[in-house]
Amino acid sequence: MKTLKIAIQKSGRLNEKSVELLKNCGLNFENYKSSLISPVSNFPLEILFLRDDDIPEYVQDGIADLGIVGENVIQETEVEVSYLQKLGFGKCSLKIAVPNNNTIDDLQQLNGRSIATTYPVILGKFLKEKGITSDIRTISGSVEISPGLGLSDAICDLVSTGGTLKSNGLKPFADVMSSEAVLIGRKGSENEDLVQELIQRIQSVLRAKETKYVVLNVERKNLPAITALLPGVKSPSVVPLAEGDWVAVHTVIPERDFWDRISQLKQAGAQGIVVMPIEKIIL
Ligand code: PRT
Ligand code: ZN
Repeated sequence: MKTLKIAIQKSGRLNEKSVELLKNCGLNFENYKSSLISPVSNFPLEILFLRDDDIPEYVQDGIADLGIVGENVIQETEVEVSYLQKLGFGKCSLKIAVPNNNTIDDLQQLNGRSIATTYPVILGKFLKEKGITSDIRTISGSVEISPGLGLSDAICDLVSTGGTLKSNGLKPFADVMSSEAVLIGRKGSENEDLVQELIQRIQSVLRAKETKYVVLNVERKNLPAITALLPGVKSPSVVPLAEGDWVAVHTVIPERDFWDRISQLKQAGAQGIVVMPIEKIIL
């Protein structure tokens, strides 16, 4: 049987979460900072540790079957790969920002101005779509200091908390794209069965992260009110308690509206609520 290869970032913002995701899929491997390849002992897979910028091309060219990389890098490198799964980490947006004291308040005012960026391809397409002609200055890093040094009128860079813009006296002005880490692959991979198996494992881990397992106690007369608050669950498990007319309800609740849902359940008579993380959900 062929051994699959998955390329992940060697070090940087996506490394830790990529390793954690693969470990949560039950894959056993060593994460030595010095090695470029790590074999997985319990799945026909090798992990390649690379600079993130090289990952899309390695996947396109078939050196790796799969890769984990930010959407921004894929768009910038303009490679032919398939998006297999959004992974929910490494979230950020590519934004144009201008100095706080700048009066630019309309995209058209960027006409004829200079914009420093490490994303000339994405920015170029964005400006073209808007019919704007700016002078794109491609630099390799520390984009945020360029207006202060008089190198450009504006910048286009990734933003997550916004702290870097703020501490450099810049304000976000326009959103160019939003990005997160994604699993990429190639059409017509020779080992589609293994690829699918790995995608299913990844999806079961992601699904579990989005939900919590909840056990609560409720008087039987309040059970209809409780189940009405649990849409999406076909039929929660209801277990009679040893004493009185009480039951335990076992269910799953989506993480995104967790606290709202819990307070509604309490108002409807739920008591002794126990919440547990879920490791995997296999459909
Ligand atoms: O060495 P290698 O080439 O592999 O890594 P790298 O230095 O090119 O990339 P790295 O590790 O910095 O980022 C990897 C990926 O993380 C990016 O391609 C994005 O998809 C994603 N990501 C998420 C970010 C950010 N958030 C982010 N905030 N990448 C960079 N930043 C930088 C941004 O460029 C700016 O300098 O963080 C600063 C802004 O952050 P805030 O929080 O102050 O807004
Ligand atoms: Zn990089």
